[in-house]
Amino acid sequence: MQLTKDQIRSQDGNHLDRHNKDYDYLADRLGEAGTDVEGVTDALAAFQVAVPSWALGAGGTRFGRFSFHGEPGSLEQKIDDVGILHALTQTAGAVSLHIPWDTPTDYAAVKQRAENHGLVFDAINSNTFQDQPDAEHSYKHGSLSAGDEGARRQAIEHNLEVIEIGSKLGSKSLTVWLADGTNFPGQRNFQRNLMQTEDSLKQIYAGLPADWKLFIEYKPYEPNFYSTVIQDWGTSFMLANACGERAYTLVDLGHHLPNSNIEQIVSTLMLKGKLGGFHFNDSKYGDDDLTVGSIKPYALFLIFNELVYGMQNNPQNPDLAWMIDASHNIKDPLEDLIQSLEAIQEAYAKALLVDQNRLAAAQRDHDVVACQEILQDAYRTDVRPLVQRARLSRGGALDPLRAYRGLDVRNLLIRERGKHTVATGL
Ligand SMILES: [Mn+2]
Repeated sequence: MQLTKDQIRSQDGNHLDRHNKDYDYLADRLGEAGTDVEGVTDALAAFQVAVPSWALGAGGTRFGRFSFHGEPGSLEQKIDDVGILHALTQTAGAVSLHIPWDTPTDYAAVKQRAENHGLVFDAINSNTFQDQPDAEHSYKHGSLSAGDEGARRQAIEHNLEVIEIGSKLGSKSLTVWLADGTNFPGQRNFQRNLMQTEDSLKQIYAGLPADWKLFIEYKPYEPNFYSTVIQDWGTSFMLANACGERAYTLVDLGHHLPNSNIEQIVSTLMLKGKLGGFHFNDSKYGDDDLTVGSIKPYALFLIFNELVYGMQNNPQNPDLAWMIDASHNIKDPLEDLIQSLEAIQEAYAKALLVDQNRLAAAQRDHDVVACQEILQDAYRTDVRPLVQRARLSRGGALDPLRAYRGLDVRNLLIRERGKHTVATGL
């Protein structure tokens, strides 16, 4: 299924008048204050976030999963879903695949399908956190850190195979997230675990094509609850340095202990040129994988402020691979993703409004009150007309959620796919 530009335009209706008035008012106000409004909307229009294949079905918890009707049952349908999101929002121009679930059978057809939707394949994800039915070795006691050589070799080879699959699709990076760790003190040796992991990552890194990057994700706990081998950004950073210059740390918002200063982590990594990827979600307690911006929008803004600063001041850091890494337990996954994409664009827009020169001057003068005012002035600005203008400039919907509902997309998908399809790779 593919939405046409005419279908999308038909949903703007008479709301365009209101938008034009709102935009003119805001652009006038920001322009007077010295903001390059066109520069901001251009940056917003250019900003693209990858949607992972596992975000398109209903997620779940260890207690259960409530399936959502019309879920994509194949890789082709997952690509169609991201295509729908991109057509509406114009900011979801990439897909992030998860192997083994998304291994294509016909590469040319899959590439063509993505191209028809205007999508590219971003970072590809390996999976060693569960056993596959035909696997020779089990990951029960670890994968890249495993003491069992067979399991470790199998995990390394899986990652090398994922690189090969990604290469055929045009991906340029591999994301490794390890579930490896322990549930009880004394269960395994910390140093041995870490050394084996470093050795495994180096072997994977050696298999990267010259124009590829390796992203090393970290997470403090879960599924293991006593220790995780790559539990924090410092460990990831150390491993990335050990691998080489094309290995980077990946920050996932939900992968921190409560109240961690994520904006400072981002800032440090960009200064060192080692932030490669970034996963969006939101959380109240842990790795909750909630809709971006639904719980702590101000924290998201502060993080974006550092990301923008880094993008503008740290040429040593590469362009980031952005991805939404959320789970949708009770919402229509596509509606949830539209909400997340909107929240990302809003936080980015607000961060772009921060007057960095004034902030630097206030910092020099130790004017703490002014520093806070400058940040909060940007945060309190209703930037939605800017986000809308950027989206409209690329042919997206004025209001993607309204268009999604107005076009009755979910029911069209159910009619096409049936009610009881189940998305894989969650
Ligand atoms: Mn993640």
